[in-house]
Amino acid sequence: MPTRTRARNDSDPFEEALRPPSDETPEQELIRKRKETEARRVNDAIQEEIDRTAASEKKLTTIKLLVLGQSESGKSTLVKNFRLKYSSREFRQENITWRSVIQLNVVHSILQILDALSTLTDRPSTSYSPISPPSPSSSFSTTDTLPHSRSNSNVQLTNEQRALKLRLSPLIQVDRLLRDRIGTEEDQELGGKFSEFVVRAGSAWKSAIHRQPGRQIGDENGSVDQISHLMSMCKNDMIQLWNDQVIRGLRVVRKLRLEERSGFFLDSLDRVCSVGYVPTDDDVIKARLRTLGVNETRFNVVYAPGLTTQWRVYDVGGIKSQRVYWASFFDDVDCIAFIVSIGAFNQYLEEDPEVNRLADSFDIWHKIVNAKLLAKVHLLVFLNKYDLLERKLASGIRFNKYITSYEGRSNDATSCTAYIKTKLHNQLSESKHEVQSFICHVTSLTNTTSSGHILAAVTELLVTKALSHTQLIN
Ligand SMILES: Nc1nc2c(ncn2[C@@H]2O[C@H](COP(=O)(O)OP(=O)(O)O)[C@@H](O)[C@H]2O)c(=O)[nH]1
Ligand SMILES: [Mg+2]
Repeated sequence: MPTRTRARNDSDPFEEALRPPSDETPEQELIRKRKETEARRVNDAIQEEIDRTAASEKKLTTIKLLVLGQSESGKSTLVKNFRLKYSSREFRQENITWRSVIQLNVVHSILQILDALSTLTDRPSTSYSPISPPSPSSSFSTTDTLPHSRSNSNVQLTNEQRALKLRLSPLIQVDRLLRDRIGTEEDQELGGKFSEFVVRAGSAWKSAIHRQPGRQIGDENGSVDQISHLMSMCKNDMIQLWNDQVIRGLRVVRKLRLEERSGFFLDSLDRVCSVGYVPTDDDVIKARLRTLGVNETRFNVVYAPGLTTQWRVYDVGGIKSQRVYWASFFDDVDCIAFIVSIGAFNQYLEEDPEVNRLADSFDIWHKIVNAKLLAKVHLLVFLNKYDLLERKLASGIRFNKYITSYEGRSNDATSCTAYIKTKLHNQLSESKHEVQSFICHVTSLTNTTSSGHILAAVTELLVTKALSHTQLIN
């Protein structure tokens, strides 16, 4: 059987192709050599860039940020702002998932108004009840307790109000459907009639929504899921309920300050309850979903070409019973963002109704600045819900009524904020530990534009500190 062997004088075809032609002139040789030199230069430059990138990626710095603060202070809102700024594609891919949460926020608010109505005498009447509407300048109540003189016993619903209540009763079913869809749990600790719905931290609730598209209701013009259909059917009645002057008066008397509560969308009912509604970025930022446990969010921040920092942000539960888990993170983070809801100065903790929310924040801050494990940590403070503080003070609510140490100082947002800042600073100065740095920002985290600027400054600062620590820059 013949074997194929290469003839001794066979040359390598690759080598042959590269070999200059035997009849090459001196001019052609010169041009060829120039071309070869240029090709080598380009090749070396590419290789250098590859090496540089590989080297900087090896030195990729991780920044771990722990977000602390009482429940509803704005921790998750801060994390959402980070995602919107640095991971906007992924953030926006989830916008539609948040629709169910926003729908539940709406239904929750409406059911609270209906519940307040149900305490009134349910006798038919053709005239309006004697509750006086609030002053047009304010939707906030300046009263702290329900005035007993305005007892509900004589108040009657009109026929129209009773019919409105009836027409909105499908929302009870919508509430159940939405809770099933999102997979909310009963909160064992809060457990009040309208206590917040809660989900476990992580993305399981998002997957659950995708797995259950909901029953479709359709005709020849297409189909829509049952929840959106029912919401749109009730839309005009919800708008009527929200705008009813008498019911507005009742809300003031009952201290049902929905505007200052989490997940308030009643001023956008027309848009939010329309079929085909897709939440905007701002809607997602405003949506309220209470989580149990620790949420870890990761994103990268490109500081300069080839210089990327990896961020890990831990968002933890804020109600009192969850705070015991905070300390387990202390020795492993570079920075703590402590959120104080300054707009909640006249509110009390849901889990402990005796405790003023601002006083509670001072208490938490005291524990943070006195924790030995935090000696090496950068501290960032966000004095959040400034918009709410402004609105409440403008409506006549007095800051010193709740924070008595404020005494007779001016009742304006700038002075009150400066006072809070000084108080936090003094607590820090009294601590026996020295922290790495302390920076304080006044924020309205539901305003994505102003928050974006603040986050850019915060990121720049922390990246610079982290990188100077690793001697990548100095
Ligand atoms: N008006 C106003 N609402 C805010 C602000 N920041 C957060 N919220 C709202 O407050 C609610 C609670 O915020 P969230 O981030 O869920 O609180 P967490 O429990 O600390 O995670 C949400 O409905 C937010 O939209 C703010 O600066 N102003
Ligand atoms: Mg949260």
